[in-house]
Amino acid sequence: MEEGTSDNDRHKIRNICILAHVDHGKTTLADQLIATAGGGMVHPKVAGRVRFMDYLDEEQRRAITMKSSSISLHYNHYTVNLIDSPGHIDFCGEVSTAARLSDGALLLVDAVEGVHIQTHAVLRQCWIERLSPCLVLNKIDRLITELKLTPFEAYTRLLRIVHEVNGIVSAYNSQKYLSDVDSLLAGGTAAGGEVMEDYDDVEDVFQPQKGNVVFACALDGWGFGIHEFAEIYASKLGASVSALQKALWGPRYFNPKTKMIVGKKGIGGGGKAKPMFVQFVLEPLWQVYQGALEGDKGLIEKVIRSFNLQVPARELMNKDAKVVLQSVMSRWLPLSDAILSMVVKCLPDPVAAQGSRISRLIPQCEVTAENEIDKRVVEEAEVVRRSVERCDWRDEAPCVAFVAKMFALPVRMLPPPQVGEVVGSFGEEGDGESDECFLAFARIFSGVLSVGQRVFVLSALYDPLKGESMQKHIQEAELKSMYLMMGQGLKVVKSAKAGDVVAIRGLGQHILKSATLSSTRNCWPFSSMAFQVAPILRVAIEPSDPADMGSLLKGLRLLNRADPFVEVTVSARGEHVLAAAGEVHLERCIKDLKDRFAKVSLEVSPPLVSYKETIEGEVSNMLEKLKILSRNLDYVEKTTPNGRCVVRVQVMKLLPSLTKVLDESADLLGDIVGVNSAQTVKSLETQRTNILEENENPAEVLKKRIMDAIESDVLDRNENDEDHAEKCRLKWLKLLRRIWALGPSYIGANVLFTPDIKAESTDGSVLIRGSSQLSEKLGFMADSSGSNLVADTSSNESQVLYMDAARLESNVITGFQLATSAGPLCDEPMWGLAFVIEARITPSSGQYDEFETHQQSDQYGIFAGQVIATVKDACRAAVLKNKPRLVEAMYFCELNTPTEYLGPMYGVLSRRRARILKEEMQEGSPFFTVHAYVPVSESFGFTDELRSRTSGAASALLVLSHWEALLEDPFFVPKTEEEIEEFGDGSSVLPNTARKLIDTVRRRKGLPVEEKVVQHGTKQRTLARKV
Ligand SMILES: Nc1nc2c(ncn2[C@@H]2O[C@H](COP(=O)(O)OP(=O)(O)OP(=O)(O)O)[C@@H](O)[C@H]2O)c(=O)[nH]1
Ligand SMILES: [Mg+2]
Repeated sequence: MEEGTSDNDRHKIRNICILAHVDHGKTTLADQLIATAGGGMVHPKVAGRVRFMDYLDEEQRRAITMKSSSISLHYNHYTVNLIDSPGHIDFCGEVSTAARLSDGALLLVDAVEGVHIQTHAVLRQCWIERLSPCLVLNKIDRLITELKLTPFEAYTRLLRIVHEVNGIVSAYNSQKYLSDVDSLLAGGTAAGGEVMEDYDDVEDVFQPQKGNVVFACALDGWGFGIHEFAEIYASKLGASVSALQKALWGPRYFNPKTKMIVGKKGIGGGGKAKPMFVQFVLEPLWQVYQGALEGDKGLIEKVIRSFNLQVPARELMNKDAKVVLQSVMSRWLPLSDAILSMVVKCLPDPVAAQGSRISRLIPQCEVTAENEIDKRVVEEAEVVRRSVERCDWRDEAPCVAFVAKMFALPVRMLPPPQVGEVVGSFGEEGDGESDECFLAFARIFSGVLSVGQRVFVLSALYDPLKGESMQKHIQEAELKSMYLMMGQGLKVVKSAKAGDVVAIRGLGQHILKSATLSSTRNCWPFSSMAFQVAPILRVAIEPSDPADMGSLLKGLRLLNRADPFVEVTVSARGEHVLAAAGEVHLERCIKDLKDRFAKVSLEVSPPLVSYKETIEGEVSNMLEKLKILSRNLDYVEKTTPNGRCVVRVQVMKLLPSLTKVLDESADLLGDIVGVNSAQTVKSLETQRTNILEENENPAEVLKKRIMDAIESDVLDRNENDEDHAEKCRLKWLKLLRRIWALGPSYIGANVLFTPDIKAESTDGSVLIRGSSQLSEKLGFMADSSGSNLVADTSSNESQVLYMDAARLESNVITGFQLATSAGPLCDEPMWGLAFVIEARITPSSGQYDEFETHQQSDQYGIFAGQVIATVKDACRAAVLKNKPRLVEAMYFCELNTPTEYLGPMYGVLSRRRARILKEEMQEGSPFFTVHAYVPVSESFGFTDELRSRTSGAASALLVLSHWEALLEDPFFVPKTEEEIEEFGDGSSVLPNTARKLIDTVRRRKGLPVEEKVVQHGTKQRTLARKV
């Protein structure tokens, strides 16, 4: 980075991040590495306890990491840029940032707790961003001191964790399309479960023998890989280091008589034989612990002697066993050496890494240049892409960097400006009189960036081929200063090369969350980062004093920029809505807003929960029901006010598997249909990342997913009846050719089918046929001709009518979009429904003259508008008629609790309508793991309540999982005799849950709510008298 380094120095850089489930020890590990390689920033005595990377007050107070930040370490002439990331699900956006900037990852797993849901999630992130991972099994000390396992039991436990992690990686590699929750449930591997079995044909990613696994105790600063022990024992046992390295893991045994390493069969001795890992690695460790904890100096000295350790006598005399342990262990097996040598050996340098990450970073674009200019653009963009691929660090290479997030720092924290730095008032950065300065957390992928340089800032939507129309996606900016990040501290640098990770000042005005920086306009922007979840916890915010509105707006703007994950919007009703990932995140945002960005007191609304609306119904008869409408009586009919258009709507429930596919493929659909999903779907969709392999076509991917969903359903239903299954398949194929549109926003999980064309009329009316546009785009049409032809026209009059019908098609779609975006229950979007809309128009009663049409539009508004409104009403009415149901979002919840708190934990769960999926004792520990679904609307304060009821012993992690319909009928009124007997005659029935939720939403939206203020006055009187 500094001038004067050799050209080869790129190979001496490692950019890595630490990833793990919450509390597995990432920041503690970072402390140890900083103490050794951070140039004295953390004293070894306090390492593991200061949590240097958690420098925010909130982080120290809560003892969890909330942001990712980097630090530059030096180890044996290598520079290691280390990014510590948060493990809490609320801050998973920061994990995406960390992963994008790194080339390798240290995956930490707590040896006691094992694999947890965020372990899945971060492994997935690793896989998406194509990072090379190494595994660190942390908190080995807890196996000895807390669980009191024998060395052999500890070995089986470690073996299982390694196996489990390997299983997850291989599942991602092979199946590619699984959400974290799905894979957790499918694998059934959560802490202590069985292990995935069917991946034996691929080689494990993590193998201690290969040197990419370290066993550690970050708190006390010791740790080792197999290699360390292989070296220790090589001379003692008279074996080669490499032979030992292979033998110190797995079922390998040492035969003391023959001095040979043998397999299970070779050793004999019944079940008593100990694998070498147990005998040579774990047993000495256990001895040290035993010696220290039981005050048996002899045992410790034996170990010190046999491993030839230099421990000052003064430290050995210490009364506190923990101090003795730490000083022996950290000298014997220094953690930083084990980790950093593994990083240097097993993780790639930027040159190697960028070569393999390129297809993810800048996916290859299939473009055909139409003219000379375009050709040159494409050529140059290709040159840029190649130099990113090669990590070209020469001065003359094009400059490309990616800003993964913006973060705010109080101006007083910045180092004083240096000579040569562009000094300017910080106000220039667009934030007026603010005391906050915005820095970009960036990685340089090609060329050299220098202070004072001007670069182009490209947004993710930029397309170099589209020239003028792209103005809003490209800006120019000057880099004011550049820093190396040292945790909270910043070290000024003048320039930085490809492969470096830096903080850049001067982009505050130009970048909102992330962007690509480039020295040329002719460059493809980097692909967007993948986020595990979307921000779903929304609250409305207003200043306590209306006069502070200005400050609040400014504050919100700053917050929106400073937090990569928060979303600030203005709702249709004019409220300022803040969307965060969860309660902890929200709390921090509000605090930041109050203390740093807006500095005014605020009123925060209760969370605004999103719902969806659907209908009850068996799906199996969907194919049957889809027969010609007119022969079916199950429809709703409405007529436009001018009487010219009759709309018949039929609604059915969509296959759940199909709904799921549509739900999760919103961004693919956005590409296919041509709307920008990033803007339309952001609200509450579970934005499962849809990562396409190179050269994959979104339409084909989606088509395959849809076919898979249908196929699995067909098979499920017709297990033994192949004939019938075949018939179903044919019917489905026919049906898939009739997809007219999706809604809401053209990409939702509701399908509009074109009406059956055979349903021709006899009364002279003309059907608005629609067209199977979407089926065509998805490739379901064998040939696209014929579907959309206007039937041959006999008379002039009917020709006009046919043209009218063709023109009204888009209005039918609009009506459908409006209806699906606001259902009849409480104006929430519809979900998982299939509609068939048969709209027929008749000639207007009079002649077709200008005058007539004018009069009509005066009277009822424009015909097109009438069609839209009528279609919308008819769709909503159809839903109401077909047993409407409320759909709520569900969290998947993983709870951990000691056995004695199971009771209170179940109490909390049942009060919140939770559904338990699985409960399981963790083998060899007093912990229970429980999986459950909890409705989002019931989740507020959940973790706090859980903590207080269990004295902090139970922990829970919530991940947005899926949508689920409430079975309850919101309009239930007892009718039959039995029902009246059970529930009363309706006078005393309390509103059911569904109804209560609906009413809450309606009240919030200002929709009419049917409410009796005084119910049954007479009864109340009698009651009162009785009392
Ligand atoms: N016994 C033991 N405790 C450890 C070890 N490593 C970390 N801890 C403890 O585990 C707790 C969590 O450690 P952190 O380093 O904050 O965990 P983290 O992974 O950074 O947590 P987040 O950033 O919030 O996800 C702390 O109380 C540590 O002292 C270890 O090796 N042994
Ligand atoms: Mg941490």
